[in-house]
Formats: sequence, C-alpha cells, structure tokens
Amino acid sequence: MADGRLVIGTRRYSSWSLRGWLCVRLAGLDVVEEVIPLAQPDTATRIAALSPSGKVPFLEHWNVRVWDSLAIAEYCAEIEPSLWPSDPVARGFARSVSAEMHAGFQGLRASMPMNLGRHDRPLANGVSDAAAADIARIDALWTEARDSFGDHGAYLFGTQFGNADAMFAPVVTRFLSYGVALSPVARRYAEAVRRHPLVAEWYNEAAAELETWLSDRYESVD
Ligand SMILES: N[C@@H](CCC(=O)N[C@@H](CS)C(=O)NCC(=O)O)C(=O)O
Repeated sequence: MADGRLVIGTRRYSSWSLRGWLCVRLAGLDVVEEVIPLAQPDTATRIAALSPSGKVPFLEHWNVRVWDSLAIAEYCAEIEPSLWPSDPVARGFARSVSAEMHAGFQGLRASMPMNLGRHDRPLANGVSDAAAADIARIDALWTEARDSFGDHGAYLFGTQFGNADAMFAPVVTRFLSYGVALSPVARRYAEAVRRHPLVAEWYNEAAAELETWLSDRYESVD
C-alpha cells in the first residue's frame, strides 16, 4: 500500500500540478496519483471534496497534509534535502526565484496558459507588454543562476534538477508552446528541462489523456 496520495489536475493544463508532481517524484515519495480533470462542470466540487484550498496539487503523505505547490516543494525537501542547493548563497537564490515564480509573472501566466498540446505557435496578436516584461525577467533570472551556480550541469543550480527547476518547468513548457524567443543561455536551459526524464514522462502522460478532458478555456487561446 502506498504512503499517501497526490491529487493533481489535467496534466495538459495544470501548471501548478506539474510543479508539485515533480517535487514529489524527485523526493521519491510513494503516493498514488489522483487526477481531477480541470474546467469540467464538476471540477470545483471534486477538488473541494479533497483539497482544503479547493486547488490542486494537494498531497497527503503519512499523516501530513500539504496543499500549495511551494509548500509541497518545502515538504519534499525535508525528505530529500538536495532539492535545494547545499550552498547557502545558492540556496537563498533558489528559494527567492521559486518564491518569485510562485507569487508573480501574472502577465505571462494569464496570456499564455499551459497547454502541452500546443507546439511552437506564437500568440496571434503578439506578446503583451506585461508578458514581455515577465519573459525578460525570467530570462535574466535563469541566466544569472546558470552563470553563478550552474557550472557543472544543465540546470539552474548545476547537475541536479531541484525545486527551483520544478517551479520553472511549466514556464519552460509555455515558452516552447508559444515559440517565445530567449537568450542562448535560457534557450539551452529550457531544452535541458524539456529533456529531463520526469518532464518527458509528464508530457507523455498528458498526451494520453482523454479527449473529453480538452477544454475550450485553454484550447481557444489564439
Ligand atoms: N497557489 C497554488 C495555486 C494552485 C492552483 O491555482 N491550481 C489550479 C489548477 S493549475 C486549480 O486548482 N484550479 C481550480 C479549478 O480549476 O477549479 C499552488 O501553488 O499550488
């Protein structure tokens, strides 16, 4: 019997679920996954029946209940401390960029919702000023992390794909979906994240989801 349960939303669309799922898998937690399709008439009721915040992801592990992706990342790092860099300077940076991601980038998130079925197709009406500012800030953060801490590996803080990479993985998917132009350093980082086996696994599982789970809310973005 598993040690708990992770409740997530449609893999194709649920960016916060992807973050929580990556942290849980990176920490090696033995949990069953329960997927609640998003944007269906009963979505809110089904999530509310399980998750205290009415949102996914929601983790139950042993007798611990954790909701919100950043709290899940912290919980997973208690079990697998290497999810944050060991060096305090790098760790401070990793926590800060993760928190900044969690709290911000509304311009990008609102105009480019995660949709793993969309590939390299720019927005028909171009990128808004708010989204462009978010993209520039994210590119600068990735470049600074890679230049300062990423020396020996492909990820933000080196060889290990950790919590900060998990927080930005759905941003990588958006950049790939909407054909966003990036600096060479940020582009290489995005490609490395896309190639990570867990990210590839999530994409594969998303591609196998039911057609009835497709939603206009995400698919009609032009
Ligand atoms: N701050 C939360 C945000 C979670 C969130 O907004 N999740 C969305 C799915 S990506 C959700 O549960 N929406 C409820 C719904 O669609 O009814 C986190 O970091 O986990």
